[in-house]
Amino acid sequence: MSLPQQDALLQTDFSDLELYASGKVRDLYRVDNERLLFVATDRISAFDYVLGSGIPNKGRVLTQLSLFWFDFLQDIVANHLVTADLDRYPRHLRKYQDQLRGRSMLVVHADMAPVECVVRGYISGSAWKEYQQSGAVCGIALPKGLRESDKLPDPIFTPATKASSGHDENIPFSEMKKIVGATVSEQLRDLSLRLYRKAADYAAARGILIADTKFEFGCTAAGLVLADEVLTPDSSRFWNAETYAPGRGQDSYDKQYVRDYLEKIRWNKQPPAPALPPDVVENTSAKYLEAFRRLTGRELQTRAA
Ligand code: PZK
Repeated sequence: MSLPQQDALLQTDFSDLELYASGKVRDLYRVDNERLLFVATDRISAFDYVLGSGIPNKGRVLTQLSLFWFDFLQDIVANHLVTADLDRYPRHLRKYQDQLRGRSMLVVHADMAPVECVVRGYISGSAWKEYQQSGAVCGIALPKGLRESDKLPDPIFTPATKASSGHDENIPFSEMKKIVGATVSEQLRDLSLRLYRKAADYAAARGILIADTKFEFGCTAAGLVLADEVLTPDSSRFWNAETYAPGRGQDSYDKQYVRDYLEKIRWNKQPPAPALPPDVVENTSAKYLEAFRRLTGRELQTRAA
């Protein structure tokens, strides 16, 4: 006996909820003054655009992976999760349960720190570019002779701000202090490094290298919390430890089939972004599921229990 494959969810549709924020792949709704509803759709972005096809189960993987990490990391810092159990959501949300199940979280409304707390264990992306130009990243001097994707001697904290372009802009720690103050900056840096070390050590033992990741923190009545999604393939660079080789860029654990396809069809990277053929969609969905299984040892919840 096999159940039919469920379709990808591209759009949420909650007509009596106020949309609080919407990202390329996630939607955030206001529930009441204290709580927000965080929903991960199956949208996927590549080269800065949301593609024309969704990836079945992607939103569930990102949500359930975040839930795993919130639990795994709660000895280091509290988090914004209230519950992901639909039976404990406010009753008026029950009519949306088919859109919410497995891919949503009720979270505490926090006063968010306006800085992205990025930790890097390997040199890649914008950090590799900065290093080649200056030998430093966010004002942190690094050893000479590093190759692209090399493991750093120790993980580094490289904060960033959302620039008006929509792209993140790396800033020196001294700049972060001007924005949120020295005490909070030091607290967020120390927490971020501890979170990264614990998660990256765990993941490496399961064959996944977390090259870098972005944390977001906020302040609630109960104090500082880790917010947003955590240590997902969308907020991090995941690499396969088995194929890792410094000296070049690494394949993305999750989006490689997508990037390879977009390069193959020579998309000019201008909108509209193309749809993906069924085999690319299926292979990509399988990679997200594989990352989830490797990291959590759990099965993904895909339907009513
Ligand atoms: C919050 N984002 C980013 C996430 C989006 C945008 N607990 C919270 N309290 C207040 N604000 C936020 C959170 C969280 N998490 C997160 N922006 C605001 C974001 C998802 C979808 F459109």
